[in-house]
Amino acid sequence: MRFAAQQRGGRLRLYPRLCALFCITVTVASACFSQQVAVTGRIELFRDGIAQRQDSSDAVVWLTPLGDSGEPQAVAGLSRQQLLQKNKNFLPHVLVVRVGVPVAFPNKDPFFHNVFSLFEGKRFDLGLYEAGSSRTVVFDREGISYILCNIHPDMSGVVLAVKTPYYGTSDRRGVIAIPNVPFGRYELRVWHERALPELLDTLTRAILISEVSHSFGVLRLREQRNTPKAHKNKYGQDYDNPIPAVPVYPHP
Ligand SMILES: [Cu+2]
Repeated sequence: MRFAAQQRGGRLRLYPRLCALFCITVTVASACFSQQVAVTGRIELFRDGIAQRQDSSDAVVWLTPLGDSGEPQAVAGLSRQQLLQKNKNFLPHVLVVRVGVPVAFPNKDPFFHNVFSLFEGKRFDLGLYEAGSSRTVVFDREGISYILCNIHPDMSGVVLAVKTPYYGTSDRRGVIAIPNVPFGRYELRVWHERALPELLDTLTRAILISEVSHSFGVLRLREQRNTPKAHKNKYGQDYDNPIPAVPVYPHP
């Protein structure tokens, strides 16, 4: 009897300890999953020493895990993205994707487009395709692809393929927010279409993201070229002059 009572007493003392252990385990596990933050910062564009405050959009900052910061989630299962052709524009003008993610190129204009990218990054030629149809490209390697149209010389877009899910694009004020970044060490890189690659390389740096450190501050970028840059068509020739020398309908 005494032995049975001791056993029951032992079990009773054990239950609170098990409960406490369970609670600690759950707390630690949930803390591990919640150890991520939105990383924020801002870019400032300068041209000839003067701040360009009207539009600081389409700068990209991305964070690649370093060392033991862990591998980002696999690409499989990520939904496809798209670059619209609308009103003779590529929308958005700058699209950032994970390497391996399919990108659709739907033509939402009531006329043909002829989309290609041959000069840098992923090389492809979607050919002539009609209103309402679409093509898909998988950006299977890291880099910058300039997207052009062989019919409309003013159309240009950019697809930036990166190996990490932690990236953000600036709004018109230059503000960037990268959501759900786990604590750890990262390589920070920045890109803007009007900044030269040599300057952008100098801004690459290591950054530690933690509960008390989740801002990359202000990155100052010097604009040294215009958008879009002059380019040839996909045959390496000049575009035909879209304005005929002789009016089609002469004035009466
Ligand atoms: Cu076009």
